[in-house]
Amino acid sequence: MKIVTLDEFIIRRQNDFEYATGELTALLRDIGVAAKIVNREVNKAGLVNILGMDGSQNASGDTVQKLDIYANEKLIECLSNSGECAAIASEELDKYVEVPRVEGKSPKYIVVFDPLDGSSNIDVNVSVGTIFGILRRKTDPSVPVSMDDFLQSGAEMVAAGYVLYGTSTILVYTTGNGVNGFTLDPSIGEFCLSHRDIKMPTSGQFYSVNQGYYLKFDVEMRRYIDHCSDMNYGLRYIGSMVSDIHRILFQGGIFLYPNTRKYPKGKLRLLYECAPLSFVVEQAGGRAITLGRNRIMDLKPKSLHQNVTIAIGSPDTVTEMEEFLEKYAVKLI
Ligand code: AHM
Repeated sequence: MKIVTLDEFIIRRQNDFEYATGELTALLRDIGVAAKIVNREVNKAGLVNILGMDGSQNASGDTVQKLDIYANEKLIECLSNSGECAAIASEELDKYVEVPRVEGKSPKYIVVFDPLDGSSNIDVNVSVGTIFGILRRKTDPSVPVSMDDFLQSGAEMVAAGYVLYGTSTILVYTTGNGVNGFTLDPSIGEFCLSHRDIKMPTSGQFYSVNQGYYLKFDVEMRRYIDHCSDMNYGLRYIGSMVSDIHRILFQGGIFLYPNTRKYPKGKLRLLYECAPLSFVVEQAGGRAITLGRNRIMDLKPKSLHQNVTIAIGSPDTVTEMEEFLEKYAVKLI
């Protein structure tokens, strides 16, 4: 069978867009390059004792960085390559930053990302991921980027995806025409098309939630979790959202991060995590809502780092959970 590389696929798909000029294509390729560089470092993470701990100097005299900071820098560097990215906002940075202009370019796009989601897993050799979303800027390319360019809903994203650094490294993305996955072949250093037009099961027997917080959840969430247990649904929770959602994409089920007493508005970020992953999941036939029962993709962020509660996964399973919210939520008189 003929191997289709990510670059080849992206270029072929450019024709899906009327008036496409290749700018989005170039951006996706920049992200693919960053993913390969981050992957190389993630794979070396277990060698910190040999190569040097975070903050220390390695054998070459370079200071060893925390991997999430490293991933952040590499993404920014790679997104500066094509000149098609005007600015970025990252979970690792307080404010958005403008990307240095490449001569002759007036970039129309901005990129939001979580460079290394679930990074606390790195120390114990468990999967982590990169999540990204691409938005068309609202302001004219001739003026500086503004906050309004970033505060757009998931429904306005033109592309989104993730990279999972797992037993193998896979890049999954959508431009609104289905979802495709590319596995990194380390022998040739290329992402190769491995999962074409991914469609998730309409329901599933897995639920993914930090059940340690059970007593901190609202009563309707506790009733739903009781139901999952009654039904013998399997509990799977890696503590790395990309990994948990990747499994659900293929095996079906639901991922939940509800409000707790510590995180009354949820822990996960709307712009960097929930909106891009909701775009991917919806394109694969799934659903993603808040526990206030609003579609995640419709939410317009009020700030860059806004948190949100989330229930995401197979459409029938999310709907089943929603019925519990409706039935058991405390109704104030
Ligand atoms: P991080 O951005 O600090 O890595 O946190 C995000 C991660 C998600 O990947 C994961 O689903 C969640 O935090 C786990 O949180 P908890 O340990 O509270 O269950």
